[in-house]
Amino acid sequence: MSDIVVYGVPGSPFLRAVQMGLEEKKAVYRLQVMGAGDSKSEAYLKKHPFGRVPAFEQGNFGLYETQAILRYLDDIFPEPPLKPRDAQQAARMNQIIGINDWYFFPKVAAVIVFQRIIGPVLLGIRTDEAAIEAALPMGRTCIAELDRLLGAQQFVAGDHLSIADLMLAPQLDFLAETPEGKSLLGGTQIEAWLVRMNERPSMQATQRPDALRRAA
Ligand SMILES: N[C@@H](CCC(=O)N[C@@H](CS)C(=O)NCC(=O)O)C(=O)O
Repeated sequence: MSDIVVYGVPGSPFLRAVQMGLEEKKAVYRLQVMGAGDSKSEAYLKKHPFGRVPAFEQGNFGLYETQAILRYLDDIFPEPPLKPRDAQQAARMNQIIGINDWYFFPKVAAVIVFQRIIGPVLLGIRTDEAAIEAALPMGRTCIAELDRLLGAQQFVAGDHLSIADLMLAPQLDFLAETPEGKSLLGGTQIEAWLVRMNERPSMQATQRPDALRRAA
């Protein structure tokens, strides 16, 4: 019996990345489903003082930050490995995690997905078209660069699945629900990679709730 508990709001791409890591490792875990607003509760802020999801616990060991959780999972469940042994491929994986965390999620995916899906569908907020327009140049840069780094490889950091694939796929899959995401991805090698990623049982097992699968 596993003592791993993951806290998060279903549909969150960062939560999904951790779940995918656990699924790839065939690890047993429990998902503690949180509702909107729970991430700012006094109890949850003790687990994650920044009030974001996911948070992770294994017994009395608590951890947050998705890439740290995935690296830890890779250390305690060695098979299949999710970190390249080759130094250059490992550096590429780290670079792509950085692109995701610093450029792509906060400046592109979070903006467009919120304005097109989360705001209008879940919160009844009108789409701010100017915010989407402002995010598009960075979106083009991110997709062009991810496409260049992927090249003809099977996975973004080489021939094997890595933490970078697990972190990017849920973000891109969510963005692809929007017209802007479809247009940014259209005809790229990243689009074909996302199709391959979506065939993996780890993605199939961690689908977003129906309400978050509807394009605005
Ligand atoms: N750097 C964090 C980012 C996590 C994050 O931003 N999660 C989003 C959901 S995908 C979040 O918590 N948003 C605010 C909220 O849900 O209250 C990580 O890697 O885990």
